[in-house]
Amino acid sequence: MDFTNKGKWISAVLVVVAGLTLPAFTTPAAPKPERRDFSIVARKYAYDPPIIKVNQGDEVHVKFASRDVTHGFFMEGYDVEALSEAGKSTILFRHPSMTGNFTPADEIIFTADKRGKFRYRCSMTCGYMHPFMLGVMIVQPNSLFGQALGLMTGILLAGFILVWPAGKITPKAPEGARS
Ligand SMILES: [Cu+2]
Repeated sequence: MDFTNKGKWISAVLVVVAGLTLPAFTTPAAPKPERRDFSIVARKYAYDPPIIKVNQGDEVHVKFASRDVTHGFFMEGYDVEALSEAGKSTILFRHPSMTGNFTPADEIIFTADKRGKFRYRCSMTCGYMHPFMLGVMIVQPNSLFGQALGLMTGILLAGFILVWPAGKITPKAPEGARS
């Protein structure tokens, strides 16, 4: 009937809208930065962990330490470089394009404002496998994923509501017709 169809459409639209707006309450809004702490240990010829994941806009803090010889940490695309001498808790840090001078620091700090995959690699020749000393930072879009997920759930639920055979749930026959 016309009325039930209208009701179905309204509830379908409401479900889609709910799906779209729900992530706004469950996940942080895109511009809201979050502090992310990592501890990366360097050794011949690898980083532990080899992969770090952050959201776009996050403020990334990396405690960087070497386990054997002096290793470097250069983050592609972020103008960030650090050196760590084994056994030392402080690192040497610089923005290669800006000053060129290393200054002592406790940790590597930068804002992950660019989306994508960025390699971090050793910038201090540390042995024959040095060119292969690599890690990857993945910067994910902040809120788009949550919104896409919400939209998908909303559309799926709306589809169920629309397809659901309402006529079979509410008996159309008059009361007396049932025996
Ligand atoms: Cu190296």
